[in-house]
Amino acid sequence: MKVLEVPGDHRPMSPLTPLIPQSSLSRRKFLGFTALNSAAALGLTTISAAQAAESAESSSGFSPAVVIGTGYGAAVTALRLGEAGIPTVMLEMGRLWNTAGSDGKVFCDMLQPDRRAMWFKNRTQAPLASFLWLDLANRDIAQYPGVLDKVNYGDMSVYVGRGVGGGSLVNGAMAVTPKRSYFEEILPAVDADEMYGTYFPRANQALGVNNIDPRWFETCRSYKYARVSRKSAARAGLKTVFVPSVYDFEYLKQEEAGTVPRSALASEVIYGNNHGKRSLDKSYLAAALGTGKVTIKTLHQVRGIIRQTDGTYVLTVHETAENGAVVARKQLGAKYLFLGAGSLGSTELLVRARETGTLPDLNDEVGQGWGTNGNVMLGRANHAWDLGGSLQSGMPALGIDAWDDPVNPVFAEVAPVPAGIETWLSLYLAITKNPERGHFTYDAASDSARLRWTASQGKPSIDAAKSLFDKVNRANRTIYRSDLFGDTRSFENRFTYHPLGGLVLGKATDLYGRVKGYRNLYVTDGSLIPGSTGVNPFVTITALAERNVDRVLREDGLR
Ligand code: FAE
Repeated sequence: MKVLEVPGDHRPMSPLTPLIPQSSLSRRKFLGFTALNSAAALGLTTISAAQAAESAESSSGFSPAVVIGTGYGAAVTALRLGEAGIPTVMLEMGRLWNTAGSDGKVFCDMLQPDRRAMWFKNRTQAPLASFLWLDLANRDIAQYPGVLDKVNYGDMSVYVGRGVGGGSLVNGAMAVTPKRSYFEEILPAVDADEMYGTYFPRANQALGVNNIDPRWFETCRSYKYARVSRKSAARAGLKTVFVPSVYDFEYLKQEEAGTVPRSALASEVIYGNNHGKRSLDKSYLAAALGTGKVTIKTLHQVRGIIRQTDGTYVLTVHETAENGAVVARKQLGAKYLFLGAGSLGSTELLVRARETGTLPDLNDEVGQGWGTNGNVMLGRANHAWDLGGSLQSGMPALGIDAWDDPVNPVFAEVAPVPAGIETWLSLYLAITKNPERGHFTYDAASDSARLRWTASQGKPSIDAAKSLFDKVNRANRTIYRSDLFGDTRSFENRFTYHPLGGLVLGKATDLYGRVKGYRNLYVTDGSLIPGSTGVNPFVTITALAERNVDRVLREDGLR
């Protein structure tokens, strides 16, 4: 079976060893981990490895550079700014996930979710809404700044991570470099030689991407479900591929052997992983803090951006308590401002700024070109002689690669059902090439951006997934499951894990993320990508951010 290539040099690593082997970077990460741990131990909302006197934000409330958010694009940017010696403040609306609760764990699992699971909700909202039409996965919870948010916009809901590390805290760790031909199709103005020669390898290495041991895969218990899906795909003449991951597969082996505490094998995914996962706080953000130039402020939500007559920016920031109450309204100045609040967050900030007149020169492309990466979820019923097993790794390791299909390109992740019992279910998250795009408008009453996306725009995603999985069902004499999504539908396209676009590269910004109409204002996250990557997106977001900040540091005279 083909292994998807991870560009660049990447070696197996244990979870807590530094991810990039150069000694100066190892030292930086060590300093960064120390800063994260002491902030957690002391309950601080300001995280910094620097002495107070050197901290990035001076008493005047001004920082040379501010990065909004702590997800992939933001983390890359902060590391590179810090390495260049530029004092940088990161503002993150979520909390730091580094302190154990009363059960001794930082995160809760999917089977017994508690308030840590979700961002200010009264009940969890798991993607599998039902099982045998019963709502078994969800629990009533207390409102809290939990790690997973589901932002609901009528016909479309978007899952996002909240906290230091953004989506890296909750995602399935699948680290996939897109096919070059499709990358060239979606971003034709970006030099693909440079991306595939320099920036994808750099991103994969810094993220700590690793591959599964194919021999272990064939015999382990925890991927029986994936082997069953592979067999049924093969019967339909379809190709499967291993997918690289930022979950440490060596740790996973030890989980199955029972020699280390379980995480991926203990139903931990989407509400965080207590072990094994190289989330950004273990990679880029630790290294960024370790430069001594980067400070992270948690529970700080940016609400507004104003440009001063001297060309600097002033941010309105709400500091919140864990009960959601605003405890302080602050203003923070910056010369260079980087938006890394994700497709929803960054787009909302600029749509609001344009419509309320604080950044009136933003162009009409701000808020356009948003897509779901063609996400559709579906399940097939397994035969009694082909069951997936009760022990399923929460970290996917296999995909059906039918992207070369000329009519209905699909890359379908073989998703786990980590229910701890036999569910007779094969689950998939299909990524399809849906050409439909949504856009954001400003709603003055709620002072928020609203996504305009209709149910009919999701139809091409279902059509493509159906064409592929009809073949699988025919070849295996199996049927779709219609008990999983809260009603009797077999395909769920009313949510996405992969929001992309809103501030598209070359349209709302120039070809390096510089916002059109404003100097020293940059976008650095998934909002740059025009709605689709054809694979799970965080490697693309990371590599593009590496490319853009490289250019900005060379050309824009940052000091
Ligand atoms: P993101 O990681 O979303 O970070 C944005 C950060 O900004 C967050 O921490 C926000 O809390 C913060 N923020 C937002 N607004 C504000 C504000 N106004 N003020 C201050 N802070 C703010 O951005 N992708 C893959 O490639 N592989 C996978 O296996 C995968 N699985 C996923 C599973 C789930 C359940 C989910 C939800 C997503 C998954 N993704 C996966 C998607 C991936 O996590 C996502 O594309 C990236 O995290 C997006 O990165 P950004 O840098 O755009």
